[in-house]
Amino acid sequence: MSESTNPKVAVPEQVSIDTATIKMLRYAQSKGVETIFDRAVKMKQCNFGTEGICCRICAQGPCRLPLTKGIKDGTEPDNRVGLCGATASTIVDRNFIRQVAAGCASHSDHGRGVTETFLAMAHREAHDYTIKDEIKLREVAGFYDIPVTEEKDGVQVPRDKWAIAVDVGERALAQWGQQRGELAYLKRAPKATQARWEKHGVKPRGIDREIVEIMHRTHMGVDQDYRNLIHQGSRCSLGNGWGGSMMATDLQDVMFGTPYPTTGKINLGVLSRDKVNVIVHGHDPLVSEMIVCAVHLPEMQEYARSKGAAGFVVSGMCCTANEILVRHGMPIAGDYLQQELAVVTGAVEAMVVDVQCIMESLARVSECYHTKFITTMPIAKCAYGKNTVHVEFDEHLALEKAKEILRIAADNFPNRGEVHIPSETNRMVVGFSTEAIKYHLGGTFRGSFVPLNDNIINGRIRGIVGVVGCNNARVEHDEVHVAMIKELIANDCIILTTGCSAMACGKAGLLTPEAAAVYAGPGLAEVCEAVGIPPVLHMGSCLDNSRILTAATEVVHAGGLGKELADLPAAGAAPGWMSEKAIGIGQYFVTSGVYVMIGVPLAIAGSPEVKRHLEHDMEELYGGKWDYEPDPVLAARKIIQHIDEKRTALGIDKARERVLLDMSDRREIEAA
Ligand code: MSK
Repeated sequence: MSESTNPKVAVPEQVSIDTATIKMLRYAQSKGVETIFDRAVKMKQCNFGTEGICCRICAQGPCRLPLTKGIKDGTEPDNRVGLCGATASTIVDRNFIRQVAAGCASHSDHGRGVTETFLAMAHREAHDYTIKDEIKLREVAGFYDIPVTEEKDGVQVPRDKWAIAVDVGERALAQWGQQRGELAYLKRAPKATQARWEKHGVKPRGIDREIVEIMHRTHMGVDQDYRNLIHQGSRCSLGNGWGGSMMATDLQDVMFGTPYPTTGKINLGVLSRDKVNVIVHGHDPLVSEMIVCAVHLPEMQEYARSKGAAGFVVSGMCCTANEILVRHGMPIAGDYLQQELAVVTGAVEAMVVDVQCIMESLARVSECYHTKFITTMPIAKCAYGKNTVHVEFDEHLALEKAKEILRIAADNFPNRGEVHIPSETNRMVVGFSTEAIKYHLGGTFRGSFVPLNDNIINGRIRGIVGVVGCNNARVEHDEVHVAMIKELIANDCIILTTGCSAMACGKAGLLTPEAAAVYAGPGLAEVCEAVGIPPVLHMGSCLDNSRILTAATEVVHAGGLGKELADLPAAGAAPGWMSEKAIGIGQYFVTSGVYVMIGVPLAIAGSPEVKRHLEHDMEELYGGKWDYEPDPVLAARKIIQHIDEKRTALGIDKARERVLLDMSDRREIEAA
């Protein structure tokens, strides 16, 4: 039966294209277990909220300022004000940049935690962590002007890596509380992009400072100029994109290894019938890395066997999944919208969560089964449920804590009841960090983005699109990502992907080199075949969108495609975003000069002024802007149109088949 007769539950085939999700949703409904898909049918969205025109900033409200048709089409004046006189633009904008602040705080606070553990590791106080990528450590030191060599007996010799790590950790940690000047990593951006930031005064002084300033400016009766408010939203977002997030990605790479191409599997079928299933869920790899270490210890495997299981399967969910996938090839059980369904399989002994994107309903669903819902972070506990356990993470005892968690899971194995695991899994090639792309294209000893630029200039590759972000129960699960990406790659756009978007691609078979022959246009397919890469490159978690910034910067530096990020035939897209982090990310991409297409609207429609500023005026200021189109194929076409306009501006709109460019050719194009 494909149509539900119950108006209070979702019709599985209408809310997802993923067959494992459809099967499990139907199964959950048959067992009377409610999931987010059903709640999305039952609960309608609030119009005031979706338009951003509800002000709850003081106790005289909430003030709600409905947008009339006349105001919208300009035939009547916009006299809407709240009790204090706040205009719709002020209200909408305050709400918007508070979302930017929350998103930036989330990723950047994750970064702070990583930096604190990094520093403890550097001081040799967190013995279970180590320096896995010394080359990257030395590179990162350079961004902070920390010396990597020292003089001994009149000659320069490499400095001790632990001493460098202490300096890097101290300098990095200071970026959060810095009050003056500008963040150290801003100088990693192309010079022309930095010049724009300088001109408009949006260089962040310190990561925390910009977030706190948003909270101050949006308090009742402070900043009352929508342009000035958005300006601070931009400044704050850069502190995350080119600060907290980028630093977190770097230090995670130093501690856990920089990702290089590896294979992995995805979807609920990775869960095992005869092994203890442990799902690590959230975003922060500090805990999950240790669980991955612990599970390979013979003593832990033996412990599982002592409980009647054939061993352990550690799989991931949401971006913690991406973290352990791109570094260790560990399987992914599912994305954000599949978290409840994983528990409904009845096969999950422990759902181990860290921070972000953990639905509160997970503890409730766990209670319907034997699943232990294990929280690990002091900032992310759960008050609900008899199956909820808190095992607090301590970086000084990290491996011991991981073993404790695995033992809890194994002890729970004998409590399993009925198990219902769908068979779906997909194979994928993942782990395309900026370094990996560079080496893949140019070779280990002469890593370079020049071959990519050459193929963009000669037209085989039309442009680069970062398709990222969440899935959202208000749009069809996976479909919005997959439909957009198929349209883009069919038109020779190479895709960089992260987060739950990457998972949608994995499930749809787009993350294999063979996908190029099936889905890509002839130019892109030829390049993918020659280099041996998929048309869609999985770069990591949503935190790792910073990798897209560094990859795009490498493209600018490789030459021939302009001087700043805004010149590139490139775009960003988040067709199914839902979290405030996505707004923070979008804002840092726009402020960095990138055209950003979203498939779920920002809550700004209530103010035509704010909407115009974000969707038009931003382009004049920074070269990038927001755009919204709910139809993923139409959205892809708008992206392609934008890319073609950039190609025209660069003078590379005419295909230059088989032309190999030398440096002087490239300079000529730049000068054009
Ligand atoms: S997990 S923030 S739903 S990408 Fe990063 Fe997925 Fe979005 Fe969470």
